[in-house]
Amino acid sequence: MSVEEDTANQGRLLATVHGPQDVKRMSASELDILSAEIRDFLVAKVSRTGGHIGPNLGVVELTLAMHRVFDSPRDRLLFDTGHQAYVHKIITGRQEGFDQLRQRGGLSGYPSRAESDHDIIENSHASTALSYADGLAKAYALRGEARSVVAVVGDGALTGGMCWEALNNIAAAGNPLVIVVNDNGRSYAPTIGGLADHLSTLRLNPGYEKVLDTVKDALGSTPLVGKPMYEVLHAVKKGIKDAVAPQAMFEDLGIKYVGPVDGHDVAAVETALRAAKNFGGPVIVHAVTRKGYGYRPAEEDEADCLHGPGGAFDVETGQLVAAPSVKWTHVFADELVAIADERPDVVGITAAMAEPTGIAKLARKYPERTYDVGIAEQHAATSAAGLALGGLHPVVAVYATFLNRAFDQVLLDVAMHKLPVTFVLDRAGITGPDGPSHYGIWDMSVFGVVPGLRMAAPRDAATLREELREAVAVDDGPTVLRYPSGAVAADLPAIRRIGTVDVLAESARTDVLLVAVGAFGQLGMEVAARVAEQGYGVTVVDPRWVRPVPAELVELAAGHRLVVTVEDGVRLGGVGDALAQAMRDAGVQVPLRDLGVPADWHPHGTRAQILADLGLTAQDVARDVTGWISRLETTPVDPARLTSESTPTPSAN
Ligand SMILES: Cc1ncc(C[n+]2csc(CCOP(=O)(O)OP(=O)(O)O)c2C)c(N)n1
Repeated sequence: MSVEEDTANQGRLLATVHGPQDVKRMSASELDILSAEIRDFLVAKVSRTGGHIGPNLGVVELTLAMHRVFDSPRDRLLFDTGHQAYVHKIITGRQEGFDQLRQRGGLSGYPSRAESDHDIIENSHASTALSYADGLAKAYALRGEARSVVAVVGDGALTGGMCWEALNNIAAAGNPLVIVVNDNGRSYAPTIGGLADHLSTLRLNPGYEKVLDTVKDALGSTPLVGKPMYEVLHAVKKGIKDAVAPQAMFEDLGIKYVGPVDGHDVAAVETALRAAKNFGGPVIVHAVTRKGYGYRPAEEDEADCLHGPGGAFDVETGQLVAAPSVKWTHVFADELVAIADERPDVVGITAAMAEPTGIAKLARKYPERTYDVGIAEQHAATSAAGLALGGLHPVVAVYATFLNRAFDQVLLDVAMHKLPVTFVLDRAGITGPDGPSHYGIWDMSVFGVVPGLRMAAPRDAATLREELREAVAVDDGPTVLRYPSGAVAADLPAIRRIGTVDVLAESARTDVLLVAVGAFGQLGMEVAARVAEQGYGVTVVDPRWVRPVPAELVELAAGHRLVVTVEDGVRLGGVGDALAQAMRDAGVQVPLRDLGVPADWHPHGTRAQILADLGLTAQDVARDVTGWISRLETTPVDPARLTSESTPTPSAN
């Protein structure tokens, strides 16, 4: 089936779907038509807003079958990661919201409890659904509520350790619970690891087609009443096992296994789900699907099956409409390869995101020095510790939001051992359309408390290159580099450097020290210009290394009447907070105001919209600064009190 070829499809059936009951009463042929209409709808809408098109095209039939067999919201349907819940949203009465998908005030790109009773968990971080399901099933058992719990988890998410911790508990508890493994062989790229190899052996087995038929026949003719389900499933299971071995892995966990089923055959999935539902214990339904199914540009996209175009794309080609720009990620990727050319000890690690983080470039040149560990950030950190113990300098590239998972590993396994591991945090700060769980706003607070950890926030391409080199030169503890998403900021040269601190602008008057963290350097310059118009002098500095707080920053603070910090991270425990503490410790009495992101859940929108909501625009900051300085009584300080130049090496705690 193909979206382009489906000319007869006018969305007629889709228009009649207002809730799960509407798909429950459809015939098999209607479901086929509805599936095609849903695919048309998804491509038409998501091509205008951007979003997770590939994963959702792959779960159309799966989701229809789930809503036909189970009774949501009484029964609980959980989607791991949540990026593949668009079809679920369509079925549960949210079609109209798709014009505003991921837009400010519009539909979330993930499940959202504010949107619907059919969403019980809000996620976006992978590998959590089975743990939620374990808890829910236990709660319903204890409360005596007869409600089914169903969790859909991708083969990519299954590489995350939490899934296996959950499976271990689910098997032991024995509560009724259905785990649908949506096996498309991909995370972004093909899924990596022993589990993935297992599953792909299963898919590639020549007997696979036969197996699908066997399962269909066996389950189709199963008398569900009168015969113990265990025997039925056991027989089916053994039948498959004879034909194809690898799924023994699931059996060995002590959880019943049904599959593999063709995930694009609604009837087959339904049959498997009904059998699983009636079993009375935990069951895995293994559904094989194709990511991007039914839409040629997605199916043929080798990189990631159009996993999640960030913006509008051309329906014919799947290519992004916006002109490509040089991104922070590209600058990092190029410089890392240049460093790796010179330093054979430098190796790269990605947690299933080689292309999005830029590690793929290193992998192409040095495949033997690049490791994709799967969706396993905690393991990535401790594995990096092992690599460092073995004499290498690992560079772990992850999105800022995902390193939160590995706090303990960074703290104890890396930092306590004083190991040289560099963590590169892409998409740091407010990111935008993916919403609060994707913002990289906690890193500076959370990792700021790690003893011996040095953290840098580059402001442009030049400082990103420079700070990456400084980071991999550190050999006695972890280093972190963090930068935002999108196009890299224009180079902003410093006037001079004091210690590690770059002075970007100064004035004859030293009224305000404006500490502009990372990509806020340009904003700092604009603020200084605006405040100068009011007759006040602003010194704009970029600390470059924000942890530990550079001593020179404290000295500079002492030479001004007011210190203002601006950062793209939570204020609590952020750079401003840390500088205030360092100033108190040094007995510096100058007042400090810290601007940043309140520790709260800020709804999705564009990065610019959210920053404007938070008052983090040049205009807002300038108004604040002018207000604060004009209310101070003290007199300007002599510029000669500013510290003079010294060496640029970052110092440890
Ligand atoms: C903890 C964490 N790390 C990384 C990601 C980024 N990520 C989003 S979806 C995805 C791949 C998921 O693959 P799979 O579960 O198989 O679902 P599919 O997209 O193939 O349907 C990754 C790595 C994430 N969401 N959470």
